[in-house]
Amino acid sequence: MKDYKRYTVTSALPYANGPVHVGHLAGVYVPADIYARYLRLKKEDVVFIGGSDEHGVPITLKAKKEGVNPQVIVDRYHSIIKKSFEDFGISFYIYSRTSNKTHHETASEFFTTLYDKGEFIEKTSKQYYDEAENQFLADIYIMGTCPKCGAEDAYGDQCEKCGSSLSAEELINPRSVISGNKPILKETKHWFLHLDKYEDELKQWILEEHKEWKPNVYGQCKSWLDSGLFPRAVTRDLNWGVPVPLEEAKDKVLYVWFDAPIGYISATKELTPDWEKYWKDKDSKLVHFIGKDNIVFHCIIFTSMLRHEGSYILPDNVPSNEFLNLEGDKISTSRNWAVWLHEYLEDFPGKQDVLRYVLCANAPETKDNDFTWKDFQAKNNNELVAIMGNFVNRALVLTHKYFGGIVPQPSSETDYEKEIKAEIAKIKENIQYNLENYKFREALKNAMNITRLGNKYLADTEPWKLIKTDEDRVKTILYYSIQLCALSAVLAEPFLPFTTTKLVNMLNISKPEWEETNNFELVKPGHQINKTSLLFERIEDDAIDAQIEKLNKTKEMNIAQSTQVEPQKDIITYEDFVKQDIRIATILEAEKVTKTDKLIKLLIDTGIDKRTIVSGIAKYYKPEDIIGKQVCVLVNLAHRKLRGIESQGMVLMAEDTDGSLKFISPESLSANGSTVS
Ligand code: B3M
Ligand code: ZN
Repeated sequence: MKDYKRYTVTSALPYANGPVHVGHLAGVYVPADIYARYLRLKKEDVVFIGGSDEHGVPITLKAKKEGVNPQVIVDRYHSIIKKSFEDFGISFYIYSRTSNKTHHETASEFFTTLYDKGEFIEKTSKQYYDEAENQFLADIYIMGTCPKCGAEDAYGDQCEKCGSSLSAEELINPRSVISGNKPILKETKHWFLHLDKYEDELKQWILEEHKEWKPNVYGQCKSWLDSGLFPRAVTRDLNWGVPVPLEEAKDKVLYVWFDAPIGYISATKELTPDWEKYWKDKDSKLVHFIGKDNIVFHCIIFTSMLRHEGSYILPDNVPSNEFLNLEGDKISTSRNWAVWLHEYLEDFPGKQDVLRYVLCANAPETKDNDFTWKDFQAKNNNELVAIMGNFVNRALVLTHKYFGGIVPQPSSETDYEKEIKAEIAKIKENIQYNLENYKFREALKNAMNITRLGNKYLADTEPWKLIKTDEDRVKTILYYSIQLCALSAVLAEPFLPFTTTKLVNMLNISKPEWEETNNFELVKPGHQINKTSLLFERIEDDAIDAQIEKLNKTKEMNIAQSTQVEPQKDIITYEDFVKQDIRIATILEAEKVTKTDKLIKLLIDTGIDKRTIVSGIAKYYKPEDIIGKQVCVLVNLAHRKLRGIESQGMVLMAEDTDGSLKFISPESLSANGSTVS
């Protein structure tokens, strides 16, 4: 394994359009922080870089919805996110933001360097344009039917249902998310990164030289590379983002996924004048912590940008996690189906480490995993309280009780103590190996084995009985137990920073360094320990039930919102009703009305005549699927022109609570013209 002089650790820049939730923490920030703390504890030269990703269409969408400037949105969420990370102990050296000047300059220069090197293809293409809004539509502004799985609400860049990466032109029935209209295709020039040109070098670098990458990362890169790379647009017709530094690119900005990873570099520039050491020196190890939906952007696109800019190092590893679900359901910001970090910190003050512990123990390191409140409670009560808390408390309380809080002088070491020392050396080696190989769940288990070992030691030797007959033996047992507490305070620090600080204070020592744990003795005999208190407290059912109740309320709210039943209209008389002439009719022909994505032109046999009716059902039915269908038609409705077509009646539809439209058909084949009353 190459020896590095320094480490550059980055973690995905969360979009500043919402708070951080447990999925972000488990996927990215807890593992990144554990790794950075471990390196710092080993006195390595490390920088840990974070920040808010403040560009991108979701932010402009939210700003549009609120009728404010995007800066208002990012200012709000940047501070919420930054504070919640600080309160949770995510120990960034800097937490910056991509709307600031340094980043705009850095990203702009980066683009210019690649541009001057001819790394872009300039292409004029037809992009979707919303005439009502007078703006080009970025992918996420376009929704339509996924060509791969038929999902109705696929976005222009990705289908959330089947995960396919899409281009807006592939969408069936595309519609503008802003105006709801069908967008037109309009010419515009963009600059494309020559990804196709980099395919072979990426295959060599990732598939041959980085077989050690996690299987979920390696696999996703392999499938992208096997399916072939294509030039990818790195500019957008948007007015929020880093302006494209070209005269001819007025009103265009850098694609958010082009500028965001450069945010790691800009933040390092802000952190230290020596920033180039961390980004351009071959003796620096660059590690990106990200979630699985960021793998391609980091491993394929950003690494190509770094390589072809020419002066940067490439990442040594990109240990991406998979997704964390919540109570068996996908975490969703839009459905508020999440445990928000800032809310957790309010509901469980002082329990940062409980959540850190649970999210690390359950981390979706190789496959999606699930967070449940019951498991959260169980891990706290049966592991943190019962193992680490229990051992530390007994070791310190007994030292106070029998020796006035003075660490005793050992004198009767047996094979048991020798085994403990050997076991600790193995545990430390395992922690080191697993942390350096991004196996944080395993490393945490190793760290908990220290106090697991301690509990067994006390249970086997029973000093509370021995004290009557063999004080010397008790002195040895408690001396060893205090050492185990101190070792735990160091080796568990990356995982449980708040707890280990508390433990170090109770031991009345300054936090030992990682290397010092090569010696077993960290607390000398004769040392006075401080007053002791519980490291962890049990979490009772009522606290958990309250959280589960909160989620159930969210679920009920989501259902309620999607099942808003229309209130009853005003009372009408029978005479009013009989004025309507409703008949059973059959659809003979159906075709989409051009330039709209809602309307279908129908030729209908009403039993009275054959007539044209225009119906707004295109979102729910394909013309070819409804030929021959019997429906209810209001035949004596005054004719009206829709998109230039005279519509001679109305097909009655049931609008479901989720807004979808459904035909009302007779339960069996009926004669056209049958009256409905
Ligand atoms: N904000 C996407 C995400 O949060 C993006 C990460 C950027 S890291 C440079 O999933
Ligand atoms: Zn799909």
